[in-house]
Amino acid sequence: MVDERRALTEAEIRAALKPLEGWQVVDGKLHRVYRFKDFVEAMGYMVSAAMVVQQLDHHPEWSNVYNTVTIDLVTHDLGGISPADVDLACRLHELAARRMTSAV
Ligand code: H2B
Repeated sequence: MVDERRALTEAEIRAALKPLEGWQVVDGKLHRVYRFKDFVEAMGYMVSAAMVVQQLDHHPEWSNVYNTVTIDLVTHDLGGISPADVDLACRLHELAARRMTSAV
């Protein structure tokens, strides 16, 4: 089983990001901005994502401005990016892709 609580190496992060279109490392965190049709779509995304976050017990740093949701993922206990951040990025990306045609 994957150890969720260890910092990934740069090479591991690079490999993990390959299928995650639009995600990159910014300031030591996995970073992505999603733009939705409008505020209601952005809120709907955040509410549905909150269920997944609760299940995983791994929490994003995120914010909303009108139709955008800005997400940063890092494991605070480690001060680095861990497999738990990659898992969460995958789940958040799936949810965003399902919800809209206008993801950027
Ligand atoms: N989320 C994130 N992003 N980093 C953490 O270190 C973290 C978390 N720790 N969610 C979790 C909760 C931990 O405090 C609980 C006890 O699992």
